[in-house]
Amino acid sequence: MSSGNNSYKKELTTNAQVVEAGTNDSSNAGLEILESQDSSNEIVNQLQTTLEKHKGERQLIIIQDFPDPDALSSAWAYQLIAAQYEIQSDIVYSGTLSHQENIALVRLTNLPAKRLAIQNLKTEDLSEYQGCVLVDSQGTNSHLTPLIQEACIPIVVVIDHHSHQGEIEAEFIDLRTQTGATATILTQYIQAGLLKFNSSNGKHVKCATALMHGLRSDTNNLMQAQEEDFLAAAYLSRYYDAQLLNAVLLSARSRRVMDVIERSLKHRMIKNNFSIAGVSYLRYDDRDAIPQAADFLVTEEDIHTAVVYGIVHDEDKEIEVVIGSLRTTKLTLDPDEFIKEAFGKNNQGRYFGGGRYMAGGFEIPIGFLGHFNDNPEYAKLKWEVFDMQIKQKLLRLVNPDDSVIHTD
Ligand SMILES: [Mn+2]
Repeated sequence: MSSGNNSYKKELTTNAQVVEAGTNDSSNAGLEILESQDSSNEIVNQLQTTLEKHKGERQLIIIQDFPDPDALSSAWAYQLIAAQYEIQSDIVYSGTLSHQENIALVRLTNLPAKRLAIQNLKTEDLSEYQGCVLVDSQGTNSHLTPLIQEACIPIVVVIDHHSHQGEIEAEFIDLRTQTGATATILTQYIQAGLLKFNSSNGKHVKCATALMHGLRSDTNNLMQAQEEDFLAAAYLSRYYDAQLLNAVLLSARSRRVMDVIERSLKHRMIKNNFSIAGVSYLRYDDRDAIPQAADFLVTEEDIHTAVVYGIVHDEDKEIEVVIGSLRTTKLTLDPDEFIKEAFGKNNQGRYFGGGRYMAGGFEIPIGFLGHFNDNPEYAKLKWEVFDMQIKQKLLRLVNPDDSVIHTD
């Protein structure tokens, strides 16, 4: 795997222009700040123009299938901003809220996100929407994206901080791969005046609290935050409710999540400072136990990167899919590059996964083999095949000299 210098290049991309935000050379630091202020004003103006153009319309805000706090809070902030322009919108996801903190966040703040199950979805349900918005996503982590395309609903706005996941077409694109959280970008829009936060407005206080949570959780409690993330957090500190945030953070892990973490500990394989663990089958609702297990494994001494994966099955819908998470503390390891290199692309040329700074994920459909089978022998055999195949793909990068698993 190569880790070229340009993988950490500062990028601020819109569909109209590519603005390079300069180097870290201290001699032009002042100039750099001015330049980045100019380009962020430019972006805010562009968004404003886009919103004005779509006044009175109805939009669908799509977030990843298993939404995280950054996606949830950013989508909410967008919804409140869009309402200023008489754009009504609905925040939707097709999977489930799985992490205990996300469930608490949505309940405690009344965050208006709705589950839109693909099986129950008819094209006419989508006909009331004139446009769709992708927040903290480029559409690759949602099963709703193909349906939107089928229904010919144009993508109006994309706001994200993940690495490029391939071509996207939209009227407005704000893709900042160096920004710690999408919540930072939305906070900057609010700070620039697209929405006037008011600390006596309960909804604003809750949204600010959600954004603070999103920002913190995507930057490892601000430890990986950049200057702009700190500035956004400082702005939010005027409005957010610290007690409410504390209540969200205190939500306890379920017993089943603890079990998955235990399995990851038991089955981890350590090689060249990587910790790799397959956790076998887990229920759809516990999917978020995978990133939590990866968060935990990466805390072990002498480990810089953890990868945890398992087969997630949904008994009702007979769906099975391999889902994995990567966490790293190694600055020179780009999770996006690593995952794309390890697993490659599907038949449609889409990568099985990707990432952002210090974290990544993948999702591999298992197609014909993907039906849950009650026979324990069969289930065990199937898991072993996937486990071995994934390990082999990962070891090719972790330990290039000895990557082939011998089966004899
Ligand atoms: Mn994010």
